[in-house]
Amino acid sequence: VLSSKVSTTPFEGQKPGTSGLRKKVTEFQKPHYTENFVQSTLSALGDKIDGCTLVVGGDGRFFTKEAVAIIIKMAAANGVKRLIVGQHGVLSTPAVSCLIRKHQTMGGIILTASHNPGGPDGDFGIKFNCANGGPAPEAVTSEIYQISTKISSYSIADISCDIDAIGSSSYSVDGRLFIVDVVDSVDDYVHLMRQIFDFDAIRQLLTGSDGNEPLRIRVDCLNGVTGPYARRVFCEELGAPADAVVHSQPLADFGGLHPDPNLTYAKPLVEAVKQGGQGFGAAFDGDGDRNMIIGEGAFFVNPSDSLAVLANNLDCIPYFRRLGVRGLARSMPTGCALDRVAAAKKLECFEVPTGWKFFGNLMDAGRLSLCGEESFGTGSDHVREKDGIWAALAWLSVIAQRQQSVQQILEAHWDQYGRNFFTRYDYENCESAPCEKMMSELNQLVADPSTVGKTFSSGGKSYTVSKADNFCYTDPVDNSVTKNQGIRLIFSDGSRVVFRLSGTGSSGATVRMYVESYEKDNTRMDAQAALAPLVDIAITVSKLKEYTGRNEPTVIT
Ligand code: VG1
Ligand code: CO
Repeated sequence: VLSSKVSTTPFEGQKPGTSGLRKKVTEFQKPHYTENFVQSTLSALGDKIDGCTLVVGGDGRFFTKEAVAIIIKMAAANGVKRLIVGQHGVLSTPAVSCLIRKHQTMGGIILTASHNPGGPDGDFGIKFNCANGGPAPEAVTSEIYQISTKISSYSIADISCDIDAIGSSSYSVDGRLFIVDVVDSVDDYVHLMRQIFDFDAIRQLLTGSDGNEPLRIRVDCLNGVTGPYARRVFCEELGAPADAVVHSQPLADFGGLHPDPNLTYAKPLVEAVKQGGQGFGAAFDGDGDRNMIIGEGAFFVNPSDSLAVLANNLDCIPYFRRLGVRGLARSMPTGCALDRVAAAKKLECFEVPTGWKFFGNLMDAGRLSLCGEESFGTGSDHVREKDGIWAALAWLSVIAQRQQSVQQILEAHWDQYGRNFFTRYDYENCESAPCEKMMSELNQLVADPSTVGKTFSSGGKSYTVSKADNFCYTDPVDNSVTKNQGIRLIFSDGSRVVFRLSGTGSSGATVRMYVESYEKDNTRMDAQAALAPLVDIAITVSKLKEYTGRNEPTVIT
């Protein structure tokens, strides 16, 4: 087969956001749209593309197979030697990261819009991960974007490959050997999990083979990519009954579910656990990197607390017993419960911008073992992505070792460290212009020296600003600087209010408001009640209702 060059013209806005390029499916279906972005991604690799291997797979949403077919044709024409493709084009985001690392490939292309709705009217996305298995850093994504603004042609070869059957196919393209290896989507990932966790101990917990009451669990895959992984891990390997894993068939439109594991979109899990009496519930997002954990009675584990609890209990997991714990990290808006554990354990603790790409450098430098985000992302240096199934297994490891319920574990944690109450308000899909205006006003507020020292009051509580800024991150490993990562108002008692615009939406603007306050003693309060005064202050100071035109947020976490 000989490759050919196809003329094209640039599309506006092929700018990767927090986690790759995410747009409406209909956008990707426009003639040349997907090809342009794939070419920009491959071109950004420069000479490194010649003879390299890449991993390809995604969350199985609508348009996945079409995109995989395009990537195969274009990788062949661009000098890639070998593609490792998940069967049916399906690989969870952490599984891609696992394969990149295991096979030491040049990187991988992940086809996902994560938790955004799928189907013909939903979203699609393309993300490039580098050789370390992690999302491409800013330098690479901006290179991709620059190329996309000037692109005039792309290279493509007329080959096709059956990605439904596991096996290897070889082609001769422009006289070069090109190989597509279709692999089982689950095998390598499960192998990795077995090396990290004590599967025997978790099996005992779930089956009661130690003579104790078995822990009944419910795992909701929300029709996203994790179904096959969850069935294999929790049912086949760990002995949970088949009906413990639900919505486990990856569907192109997620069966109409919104595969976002939070209290709003994963409500069916919450209701089921309330009624079913399971002692543990977990849900994952479309591409399998997010997790929500709940306990008996649907006791909610806030992701910021989840991270801190795991950090406090890493010795329950063989991987960390073996390798030790090198450091901890959270994204800036994530609640600061982790910092208290880090201080107690004398571990280095990093605060990075939102998005997983910033953790990778620290892990590669051997300074970070466990990290997470308030957005239901938890993970470790076993891969370079957050990892939903891993998080559920980590929690089960802690439960197995401590022989306590989820709620008991949380309450013991609060008793030891106090509680960082945390909530996030999302105002999804607002009009962009007024939201930008709100952010620029907030920018002025934090830039104004007189803001520090101001006192705000509500509901009988007063908070005095001790620091105000727009978060700027200097990577301690390569000294790269990332500006404009969120407006912060930090108060004298350590309470915080943070505002950001989302970088993962496909249309309009989504405002995220994060509110946090710390209590040493009053730790059993309802989080929303505890935070009500500060939430009120945050909404007033930002004029959020005026700018978004919304009285209530779309989602409260
Ligand atoms: C959101 C979350 C962020 C997460 C990102 C990707 O980004 O806030 O914490 O890393 O999604 O997660 P933003 O820019 O919309 O706030 V995923 O599971 O969508 O890959
Ligand atoms: Co995701």
